[in-house]
Amino acid sequence: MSRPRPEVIRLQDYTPPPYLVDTVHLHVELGEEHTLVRSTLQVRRNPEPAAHDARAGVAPDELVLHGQELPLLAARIDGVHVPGERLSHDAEKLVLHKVPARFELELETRIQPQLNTALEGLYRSSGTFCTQCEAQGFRRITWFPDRPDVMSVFTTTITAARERYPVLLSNGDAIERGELDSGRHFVTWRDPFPKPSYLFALVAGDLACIEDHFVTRSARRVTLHIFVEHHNRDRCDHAMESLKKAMRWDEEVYGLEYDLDTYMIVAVDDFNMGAMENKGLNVFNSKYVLARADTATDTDFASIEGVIAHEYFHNWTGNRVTCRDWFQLSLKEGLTVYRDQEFSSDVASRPVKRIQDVRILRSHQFAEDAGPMAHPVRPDSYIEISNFYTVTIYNKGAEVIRMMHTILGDDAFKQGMRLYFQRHDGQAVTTEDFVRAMEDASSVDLGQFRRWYTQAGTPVVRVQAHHDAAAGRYSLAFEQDCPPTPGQHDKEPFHIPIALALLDPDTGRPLTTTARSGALDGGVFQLTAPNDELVFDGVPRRPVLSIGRSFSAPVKLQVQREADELAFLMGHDDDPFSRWDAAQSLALKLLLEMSAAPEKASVPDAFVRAFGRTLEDIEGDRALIAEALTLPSESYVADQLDRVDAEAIHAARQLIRHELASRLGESFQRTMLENQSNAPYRFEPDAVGRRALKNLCLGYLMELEEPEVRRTCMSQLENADNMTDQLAALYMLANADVPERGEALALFEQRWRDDPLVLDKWFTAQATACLPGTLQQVRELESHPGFDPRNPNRVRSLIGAFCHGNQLRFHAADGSGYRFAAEQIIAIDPANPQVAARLLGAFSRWKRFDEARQDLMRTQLEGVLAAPGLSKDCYEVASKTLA
Ligand code: B3K
Ligand code: ZN
Repeated sequence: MSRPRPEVIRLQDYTPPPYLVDTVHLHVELGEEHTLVRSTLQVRRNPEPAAHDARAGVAPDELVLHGQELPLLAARIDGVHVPGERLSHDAEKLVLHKVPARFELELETRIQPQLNTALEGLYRSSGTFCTQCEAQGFRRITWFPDRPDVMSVFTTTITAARERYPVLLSNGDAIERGELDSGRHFVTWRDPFPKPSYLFALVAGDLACIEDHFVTRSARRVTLHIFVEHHNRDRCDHAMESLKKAMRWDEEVYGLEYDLDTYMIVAVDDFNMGAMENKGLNVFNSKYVLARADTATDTDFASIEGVIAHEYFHNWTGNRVTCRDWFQLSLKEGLTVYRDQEFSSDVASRPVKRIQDVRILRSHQFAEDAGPMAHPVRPDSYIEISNFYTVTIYNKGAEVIRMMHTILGDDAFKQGMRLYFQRHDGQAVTTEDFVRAMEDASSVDLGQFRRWYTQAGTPVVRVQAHHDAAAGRYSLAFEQDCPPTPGQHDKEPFHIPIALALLDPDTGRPLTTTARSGALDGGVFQLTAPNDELVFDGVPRRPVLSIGRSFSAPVKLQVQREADELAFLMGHDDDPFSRWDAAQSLALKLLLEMSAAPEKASVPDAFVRAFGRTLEDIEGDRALIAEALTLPSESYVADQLDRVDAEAIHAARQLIRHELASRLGESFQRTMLENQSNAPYRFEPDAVGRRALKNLCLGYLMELEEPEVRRTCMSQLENADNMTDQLAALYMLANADVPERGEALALFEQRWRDDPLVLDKWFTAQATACLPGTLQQVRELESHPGFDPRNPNRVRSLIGAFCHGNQLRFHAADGSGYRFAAEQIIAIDPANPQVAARLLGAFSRWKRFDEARQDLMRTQLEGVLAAPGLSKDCYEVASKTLA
């Protein structure tokens, strides 16, 4: 069956908006059956000549508004009904012909939020009305030039039945409220800051409100509100504290203050992503707000802190200065992720945060860069913009900002930020505008650096060290290149900042040697050419090279190293990130060797000793030790291979875990006991580190299959006062074929069956188990009363966890995992295309498996592509994956 190919949107076709909307007054009458939306827009022709470029294919007196399947109830220009011949109207657009240069436009339409399962536009979540307008959801509410370079002052009046919807919220400050007939009431909100429609928000429901205050540096007293369902009101303290921390941090670090009298956060259960930075009214996935010691893990607490900060930081990087078009998405996302990473580093442990961020980058972003959906940080084209909320835009985008920080230094970078806000406050701009502000503030030429925005793919940097003892010379030869990505075969060289140090081979302390001609300024070598060399004189003994310190660039560094050198770095490097990285490289090397030749697989003593020393490093930061002793994930190992054998990788990793456990058993046992604590739960770095290390030890000990260890696990599950420990125990027991497994799962389910966010963890524990019956179990869990295929968190915790987080079982040789994924995608797509398209990502590595699996995966991808009425979202991912 042939279908019209969805249109490709290209950056090169961008033209400014022909008409601007200075103000909009929305009047939303919420109802159970229908919601009426009336809008009054003050429209004027854009005076900029380029806005009337013939390329746009629109007559100068034509106003084109976006709208998705909206009926037109009324249209008036300056109070006069617009006759039928002066407008045309289809499923995506409303065109008004022969409009004047300046006019008032009134429109009326009707929507049914209660039927909206895509969770874009206005929809309902557990009885609450809420909105998600980024990127293009506003057009599902009313007609509008729904593009970020049209910025308007919004006034919003909401009316609803008072009893069911006592809380009525929108952006800005409430300016009027009152009673209406038949038990209805209204509130009018006004947001004085011009904003794009994607930042509009509306919420109506029966919600509890937690209140606090923050006084800004300029003495503005800001009321902080968190709205949640009543039964969750005791789970908001951590989110509130995080918000106040973030507000203080942005003032201290960037001099940025909040600019309205109220800041509101609403938690809803049904949400496609993490949260949304709507001006003054953030809407959050409840997963990133609700936390109590007994329901949320340390990881949850940290994510909440990070996401609350992220959305708050958007108020300046995203809202006050926004994106000109969606190709510029990383302008706000990369920059805001960089800012939230820095915030988390300052409030907790910088090296641990760096390690966690690099893990995400290496395991997800490098994989994306190597796959069919690879795209630059500033893409050139897309079919469905929702598919471009990616680790490349977000996390690689943050790395690009971080490299600018490294290249410019902290002072010049901060000056660049100030200049950026000075120049562009209130504007919709491009990544180019950002880079130019950095350049102008620092006088550093970022010409070549800009390629990070336009070229996709992960550069590979090969480094060869040479030591000439007689001449006392040490030299490093660099060579960079970047593999082809879809649509980009040949790449120009990147500007790559490489942080490095030469370490004393005895102590591990950095040598004070300087490189010839100052080429190692501040410990960072700027690699710009395809090949280059760095030479040090006065180095009589061969030093140990520490390179890519703190992960100074998102590249794959290839350095020939022997295991003993890695073991030395693991124990001695003065950069904690590099110690972790050495441990990862050492483990990866072994994993690759063992999975390539399973018959010869054995774990060398030196490897065990290196891990043992790290474990015994009593001075060390416990969280760092736990990170260092966590082996690279199976999928990360797979990413290093041209031909993946998921079973061999799993077996190799298990064997190493088992060997470490049996040869370091006493050490694991002792460390576990030393880090146990009876103190009540607190989310603070030392306690988090203790729990992480203790649970890591328990995990290794579980490999020994001893009843005693299982009892420890079971007792932790039963008695821990906190979810971190309970869940760690549950994961271990659920991932093993042991007698206690069923009991553990039943106990947890019984305790938490009425708590959806905790039940998600129970689903995930089962979906990620390496046991042979896992898929069957996942299928059975779909009929669990707590599972709901319309809720994105449930889908991600069960189906998503299986497809993305269980390499071994997803790639089962009989193709059962692939069939299951495709069935789910086809079933979910009509209701929620964004969630379905994310699941499709599980097939992205398909060309790197054996031929039998490739055939099986191709068949499923083709099946998805042939599904009648397939969304643009899934069409784009499936077709690009097959290409
Ligand atoms: N800006 C939102 C993402 C919106 C999702 C669009 N489908 C969340 C964030 O990055 O803060
Ligand atoms: Zn964001």
